[in-house]
Amino acid sequence: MSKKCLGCGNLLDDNYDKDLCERCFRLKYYGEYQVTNKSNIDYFKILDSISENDLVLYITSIFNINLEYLKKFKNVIIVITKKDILPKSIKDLKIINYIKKHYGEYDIEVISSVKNYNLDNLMDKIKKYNKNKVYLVGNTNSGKSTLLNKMIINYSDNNPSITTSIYPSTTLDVINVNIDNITFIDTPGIIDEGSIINYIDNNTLKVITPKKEIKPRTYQIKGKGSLIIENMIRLDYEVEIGSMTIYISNDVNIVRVGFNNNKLHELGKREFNLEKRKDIVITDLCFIKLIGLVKVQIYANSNIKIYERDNLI
Ligand SMILES: Nc1nc2c(ncn2[C@@H]2O[C@H](COP(=O)(O)OP(=O)(O)OP(=O)(O)O)[C@@H](O)[C@H]2O)c(=O)[nH]1
Ligand SMILES: [Mg+2]
Repeated sequence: MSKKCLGCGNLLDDNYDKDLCERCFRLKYYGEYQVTNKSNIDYFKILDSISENDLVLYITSIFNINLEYLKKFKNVIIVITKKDILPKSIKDLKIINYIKKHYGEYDIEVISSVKNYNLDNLMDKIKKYNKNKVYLVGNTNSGKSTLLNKMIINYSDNNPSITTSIYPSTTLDVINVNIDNITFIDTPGIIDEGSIINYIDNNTLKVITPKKEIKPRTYQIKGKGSLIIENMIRLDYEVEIGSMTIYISNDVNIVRVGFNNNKLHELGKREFNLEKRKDIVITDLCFIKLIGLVKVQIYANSNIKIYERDNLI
């Protein structure tokens, strides 16, 4: 059998004598990122090979809930990761009820791999399915490999070796790991073309990636006003009276400017007429909880997916 990189699952040349490929090595030790030429076409072939006898852990970040391909799989546990970046006051049950209401009666676990939160509960749930193969599936950056590394630490005698990073498409092919007689299979993340991470440079990616608990920023809003987010997104609002709470990395810069200030008006424009208690999601950047009947115009790179949903929290 051909040798695979322990970090990303990519095939290695037969005469290559190290465990990590060049790309993983540079990423792990120098933080240098190399774009990959693999794509969703390759990744979907892997997802299509998952059978009805397998269990799927459908992993999604709490920060960017995306369960687009849930229906492809028969046995699923929805795993909501990165709980640690939302304020502690937000209860798991709130998130679980939201998922059940919008996606149906699934097994759901809210976890944080970084804080080792609820991983024992997740492992108990997995064992109840009594399956030989358990796939970790979900969008790129949702935290699949970080979770599997943590499970290796918690539940096996081996050392974690899967490469993880803030950059998209870190894992490039399947990686099999044996824990407690179950084969866990890490997969490359699905790329969301609408994610802001496809349209920013690496330094900006570092700024917008939340590293610790987010301190939500609340703005009391009245009449017309505008916000500029990290000099790349403009949000104009019009409301009789209301409030706007932004869940975004603490490092992101937000400034209020006058409604008449023309800055960033040249970007693609999206319009929303929001009813009460809606969120606006700017994919992989933030979600904004709006209260009041608000008219919002958002200006951003037109490739970025921006949408409304019911209030998550
Ligand atoms: N705060 C926090 N960050 C996390 C958690 N889990 C993963 N991350 C971070 O999320 C980023 C992506 O993690 P990965 O494990 O590489 O994500 P992935 O789903 O394997 O990504 P691909 O291999 O590209 O599909 C990394 O910067 C991780 O440190 C978590 O529980 N909390
Ligand atoms: Mg990965």
